Amino acid sequence: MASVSCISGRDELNFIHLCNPHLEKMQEDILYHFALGTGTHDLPALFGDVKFVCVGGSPSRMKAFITYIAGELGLGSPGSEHPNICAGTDRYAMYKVGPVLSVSHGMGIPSISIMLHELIKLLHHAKCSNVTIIRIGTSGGIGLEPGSVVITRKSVDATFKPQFEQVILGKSVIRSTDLDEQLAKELMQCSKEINEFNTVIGNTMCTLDFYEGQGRLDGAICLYTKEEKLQYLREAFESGVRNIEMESSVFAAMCNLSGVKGKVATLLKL
Ligand code: R2B
Repeated sequence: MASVSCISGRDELNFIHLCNPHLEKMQEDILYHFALGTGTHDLPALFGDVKFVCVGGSPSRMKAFITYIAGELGLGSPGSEHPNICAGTDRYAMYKVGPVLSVSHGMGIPSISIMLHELIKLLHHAKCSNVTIIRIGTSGGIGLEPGSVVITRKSVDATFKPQFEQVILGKSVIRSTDLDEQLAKELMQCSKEINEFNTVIGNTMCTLDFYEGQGRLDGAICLYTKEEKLQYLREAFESGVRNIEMESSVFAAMCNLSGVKGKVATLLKL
Protein backbone atom coordinates (compact mmCIF):
# COMPACT_ATOMS: atom_id res chain seq x y z
CA MET A 1 0.00 0.00 0.00
CA ALA A 2 1.31 3.43 -0.89
CA SER A 3 1.25 6.18 1.69
CA VAL A 4 1.01 9.66 0.20
CA SER A 5 1.30 12.96 1.94
CA CYS A 6 0.76 16.15 -0.03
CA ILE A 7 2.63 19.07 1.53
CA SER A 8 -0.14 21.21 2.87
CA GLY A 9 -1.18 22.90 6.07
CA ARG A 10 -2.29 26.49 6.36
CA ASP A 11 0.00 29.01 4.77
CA GLU A 12 0.84 32.19 6.70
CA LEU A 13 -2.31 34.00 5.64
CA ASN A 14 -4.43 30.93 6.35
CA PHE A 15 -5.92 30.74 2.89
CA ILE A 16 -7.31 27.47 1.58
CA HIS A 17 -4.63 25.36 -0.09
CA LEU A 18 -5.55 23.57 -3.30
CA CYS A 19 -3.52 20.40 -3.58
CA ASN A 20 -3.88 20.34 -7.39
CA PRO A 21 -1.43 22.08 -9.77
CA HIS A 22 -3.66 21.42 -12.79
CA LEU A 23 -6.35 23.86 -11.65
CA GLU A 24 -4.12 26.91 -12.20
CA LYS A 25 -3.99 26.14 -15.91
CA MET A 26 -7.76 25.95 -16.33
CA GLN A 27 -9.59 29.00 -17.66
CA GLU A 28 -12.75 28.27 -15.76
CA ASP A 29 -13.57 26.03 -12.83
CA ILE A 30 -17.07 24.60 -12.89
CA LEU A 31 -18.40 23.37 -9.55
CA TYR A 32 -20.81 20.97 -11.21
CA HIS A 33 -22.71 19.66 -8.21
CA PHE A 34 -23.25 23.13 -6.74
CA ALA A 35 -24.34 24.65 -10.09
CA LEU A 36 -21.74 27.39 -9.51
CA GLY A 37 -18.53 28.31 -11.35
CA THR A 38 -15.75 30.85 -11.65
CA GLY A 39 -16.96 31.86 -15.12
CA THR A 40 -20.57 32.40 -14.11
CA HIS A 41 -20.44 33.62 -10.52
CA ASP A 42 -18.46 36.26 -8.62
CA LEU A 43 -17.34 33.83 -5.92
CA PRO A 44 -15.29 36.38 -3.85
CA ALA A 45 -18.33 38.70 -3.71
CA LEU A 46 -20.71 35.89 -2.84
CA PHE A 47 -18.56 33.93 -0.38
CA GLY A 48 -15.44 35.97 0.49
CA ASP A 49 -16.60 36.66 4.07
CA VAL A 50 -17.21 33.00 4.99
CA LYS A 51 -15.42 31.92 8.18
CA PHE A 52 -17.47 28.92 9.32
CA VAL A 53 -18.88 26.13 7.20
CA CYS A 54 -21.21 23.62 8.84
CA VAL A 55 -21.98 20.50 6.85
CA GLY A 56 -24.52 17.78 7.54
CA GLY A 57 -26.30 15.01 5.68
CA SER A 58 -29.79 16.29 4.96
CA PRO A 59 -30.81 19.46 3.05
CA SER A 60 -33.74 20.18 5.38
CA ARG A 61 -31.56 19.98 8.49
CA MET A 62 -29.02 22.34 6.96
CA LYS A 63 -31.82 24.78 6.15
CA ALA A 64 -33.14 24.53 9.72
CA PHE A 65 -29.59 25.10 10.95
CA ILE A 66 -29.10 28.33 8.97
CA THR A 67 -32.45 29.62 10.25
CA TYR A 68 -31.26 28.91 13.80
CA ILE A 69 -27.90 30.61 13.15
CA ALA A 70 -29.62 33.66 11.62
CA GLY A 71 -31.60 34.01 14.86
CA GLU A 72 -28.52 33.55 17.03
CA LEU A 73 -26.54 36.15 15.03
CA GLY A 74 -29.49 38.53 14.80
CA LEU A 75 -29.24 38.51 11.00
CA GLY A 76 -32.41 38.47 8.91
CA SER A 77 -35.90 39.01 10.22
CA PRO A 78 -37.65 36.17 12.10
CA GLY A 79 -39.50 33.86 9.71
CA SER A 80 -37.57 35.13 6.68
CA GLU A 81 -36.72 32.51 4.07
CA HIS A 82 -33.12 31.64 3.33
CA PRO A 83 -32.65 30.85 -0.37
CA ASN A 84 -30.86 27.70 -1.46
CA ILE A 85 -27.73 28.98 -3.24
CA CYS A 86 -27.49 25.68 -5.14
CA ALA A 87 -31.10 25.78 -6.38
CA GLY A 88 -29.78 25.05 -9.91
CA THR A 89 -29.12 21.45 -8.88
CA ASP A 90 -30.77 18.94 -6.58
CA ARG A 91 -27.48 17.28 -5.56
CA TYR A 92 -26.66 19.47 -2.55
CA ALA A 93 -28.27 22.41 -0.77
CA MET A 94 -26.34 25.47 0.45
CA TYR A 95 -27.44 28.37 2.65
CA LYS A 96 -25.53 31.43 3.90
CA VAL A 97 -26.04 33.87 6.71
CA GLY A 98 -23.25 36.40 7.38
CA PRO A 99 -19.99 34.48 7.79
CA VAL A 100 -21.70 31.07 8.14
CA LEU A 101 -22.28 28.67 5.29
CA SER A 102 -24.48 25.60 5.77
CA VAL A 103 -24.15 22.80 3.20
CA SER A 104 -25.74 19.36 2.90
CA HIS A 105 -23.55 16.42 1.91
CA GLY A 106 -25.79 13.38 1.56
CA MET A 107 -24.84 9.98 2.98
CA GLY A 108 -21.50 8.23 2.88
CA ILE A 109 -17.91 8.90 1.84
CA PRO A 110 -18.46 9.24 -1.95
CA SER A 111 -21.22 11.80 -1.49
CA ILE A 112 -19.43 14.00 1.07
CA SER A 113 -16.17 13.69 -0.87
CA ILE A 114 -17.68 15.17 -4.07
CA MET A 115 -19.21 18.00 -2.03
CA LEU A 116 -15.92 18.71 -0.22
CA HIS A 117 -13.88 18.86 -3.44
CA GLU A 118 -16.20 21.57 -4.71
CA LEU A 119 -16.56 23.34 -1.35
CA ILE A 120 -12.78 23.56 -0.88
CA LYS A 121 -12.37 24.93 -4.41
CA LEU A 122 -15.21 27.39 -3.82
CA LEU A 123 -13.58 28.70 -0.61
CA HIS A 124 -10.25 29.00 -2.42
CA HIS A 125 -11.69 30.86 -5.44
CA ALA A 126 -13.62 33.12 -3.05
CA LYS A 127 -10.28 33.96 -1.34
CA CYS A 128 -11.64 32.98 2.07
CA SER A 129 -9.18 32.89 4.95
CA ASN A 130 -9.14 31.31 8.41
CA VAL A 131 -12.06 29.03 7.62
CA THR A 132 -13.29 26.36 10.04
CA ILE A 133 -15.41 23.50 8.72
CA ILE A 134 -17.50 21.46 11.14
CA ARG A 135 -19.52 18.37 10.31
CA ILE A 136 -22.61 18.44 12.51
CA GLY A 137 -24.28 15.24 11.39
CA THR A 138 -25.94 12.29 13.05
CA SER A 139 -24.43 8.97 14.09
CA GLY A 140 -25.05 5.82 16.09
CA GLY A 141 -23.45 5.60 19.54
CA ILE A 142 -21.64 2.95 21.54
CA GLY A 143 -22.18 3.00 25.29
CA LEU A 144 -23.81 6.45 25.24
CA GLU A 145 -27.37 7.68 25.64
CA PRO A 146 -29.22 8.65 22.43
CA GLY A 147 -29.20 12.45 22.16
CA SER A 148 -25.59 12.71 23.35
CA VAL A 149 -23.04 14.61 21.27
CA VAL A 150 -19.69 13.11 20.31
CA ILE A 151 -16.86 15.47 19.36
CA THR A 152 -14.46 13.40 17.29
CA ARG A 153 -10.93 13.07 18.62
CA LYS A 154 -9.81 10.77 15.81
CA SER A 155 -11.73 9.31 12.91
CA VAL A 156 -10.89 5.62 12.58
CA ASP A 157 -11.75 3.02 9.96
CA ALA A 158 -13.66 -0.22 10.55
CA THR A 159 -10.44 -1.85 11.82
CA PHE A 160 -9.99 1.06 14.32
CA LYS A 161 -7.02 2.60 12.47
CA PRO A 162 -6.87 6.43 12.19
CA GLN A 163 -6.64 6.47 8.43
CA PHE A 164 -8.61 6.90 5.22
CA GLU A 165 -7.81 4.55 2.38
CA GLN A 166 -8.69 5.39 -1.21
CA VAL A 167 -7.76 3.69 -4.47
CA ILE A 168 -6.27 6.29 -6.82
CA LEU A 169 -5.06 5.26 -10.28
CA GLY A 170 -5.38 1.64 -9.21
CA LYS A 171 -3.20 2.04 -6.12
CA SER A 172 -4.17 2.16 -2.48
CA VAL A 173 -3.41 5.55 -0.93
CA ILE A 174 -3.57 6.03 2.85
CA ARG A 175 -4.30 9.47 4.24
CA SER A 176 -4.22 10.75 7.80
CA THR A 177 -7.51 11.47 9.57
CA ASP A 178 -6.14 13.76 12.29
CA LEU A 179 -8.53 16.52 13.33
CA ASP A 180 -7.86 19.86 15.00
CA GLU A 181 -7.37 19.15 18.73
CA GLN A 182 -7.74 22.73 19.91
CA LEU A 183 -11.08 22.98 18.14
CA ALA A 184 -12.30 19.85 19.97
CA LYS A 185 -11.49 21.53 23.29
CA GLU A 186 -13.26 24.73 22.22
CA LEU A 187 -16.38 22.82 21.16
CA MET A 188 -16.35 20.92 24.46
CA GLN A 189 -16.14 24.23 26.32
CA CYS A 190 -19.12 25.56 24.30
CA SER A 191 -21.11 22.45 25.19
CA LYS A 192 -20.32 22.94 28.90
CA GLU A 193 -21.51 26.54 28.69
CA ILE A 194 -24.74 25.60 26.89
CA ASN A 195 -25.21 22.66 29.28
CA GLU A 196 -27.96 21.06 27.18
CA PHE A 197 -26.40 17.87 25.85
CA ASN A 198 -24.30 15.10 27.31
CA THR A 199 -21.10 15.70 25.30
CA VAL A 200 -17.97 13.54 25.11
CA ILE A 201 -14.76 13.61 23.10
CA GLY A 202 -14.12 10.19 21.58
CA ASN A 203 -13.06 8.34 18.47
CA THR A 204 -15.55 8.09 15.61
CA MET A 205 -15.59 4.99 13.46
CA CYS A 206 -16.30 5.75 9.80
CA THR A 207 -17.73 2.82 7.85
CA LEU A 208 -18.48 2.19 4.18
CA ASP A 209 -21.93 0.78 4.85
CA PHE A 210 -24.85 1.39 7.22
CA TYR A 211 -25.94 -2.26 7.71
CA GLU A 212 -23.25 -4.97 7.65
CA GLY A 213 -20.52 -2.31 7.92
CA GLN A 214 -21.91 -1.21 11.30
CA GLY A 215 -22.81 -4.69 12.58
CA ARG A 216 -26.58 -4.28 12.19
CA LEU A 217 -28.82 -7.33 12.30
CA ASP A 218 -31.67 -5.87 10.22
CA GLY A 219 -30.20 -5.43 6.72
CA ALA A 220 -31.18 -7.53 3.69
CA ILE A 221 -27.96 -9.53 4.19
CA CYS A 222 -26.43 -10.50 7.55
CA LEU A 223 -24.25 -13.59 7.89
CA TYR A 224 -22.88 -13.07 11.42
CA THR A 225 -24.43 -13.81 14.82
CA LYS A 226 -25.66 -11.34 17.41
CA GLU A 227 -22.77 -12.43 19.67
CA GLU A 228 -20.22 -11.70 16.93
CA LYS A 229 -21.77 -8.28 16.45
CA LEU A 230 -21.60 -7.52 20.18
CA GLN A 231 -18.00 -8.72 20.38
CA TYR A 232 -17.05 -6.35 17.52
CA LEU A 233 -18.79 -3.39 19.16
CA ARG A 234 -17.06 -4.21 22.49
CA GLU A 235 -13.69 -4.18 20.70
CA ALA A 236 -14.59 -0.88 19.06
CA PHE A 237 -15.54 0.61 22.44
CA GLU A 238 -12.32 -0.66 24.06
CA SER A 239 -10.28 0.98 21.28
CA GLY A 240 -11.89 4.34 22.13
CA VAL A 241 -14.74 4.42 19.60
CA ARG A 242 -17.85 6.18 20.91
CA ASN A 243 -19.88 6.58 17.73
CA ILE A 244 -20.21 5.28 14.19
CA GLU A 245 -21.00 7.19 11.02
CA MET A 246 -20.07 7.24 7.36
CA GLU A 247 -18.29 10.49 6.47
CA SER A 248 -15.71 11.58 9.06
CA SER A 249 -12.61 9.87 7.61
CA VAL A 250 -12.66 11.52 4.20
CA PHE A 251 -13.77 14.78 5.83
CA ALA A 252 -10.69 14.75 8.08
CA ALA A 253 -8.34 13.68 5.29
CA MET A 254 -9.54 16.40 2.91
CA CYS A 255 -9.47 19.16 5.56
CA ASN A 256 -5.87 18.16 6.38
CA LEU A 257 -4.72 18.27 2.77
CA SER A 258 -6.36 21.65 2.21
CA GLY A 259 -5.08 23.33 5.35
CA VAL A 260 -8.56 23.83 6.76
CA LYS A 261 -9.38 23.55 10.45
CA GLY A 262 -11.87 20.72 10.55
CA LYS A 263 -13.94 19.08 13.23
CA VAL A 264 -16.70 16.51 13.47
CA ALA A 265 -19.38 16.76 16.15
CA THR A 266 -22.25 14.33 15.75
CA LEU A 267 -25.50 13.95 17.60
CA LEU A 268 -26.44 10.37 18.42
CA LYS A 269 -29.76 9.60 16.76
CA LEU A 270 -32.73 9.62 19.10
C1 R2B B 1 -25.24 8.98 9.76
O1 R2B B 1 -26.52 8.87 9.35
C2 R2B B 1 -26.55 8.46 7.95
C3 R2B B 1 -27.10 7.06 7.83
O2 R2B B 1 -28.42 6.99 8.32
C4 R2B B 1 -25.13 8.58 7.50
O3 R2B B 1 -24.93 9.71 6.69
C5 R2B B 1 -24.39 8.81 8.73
O4 R2B B 1 -23.08 8.98 8.75
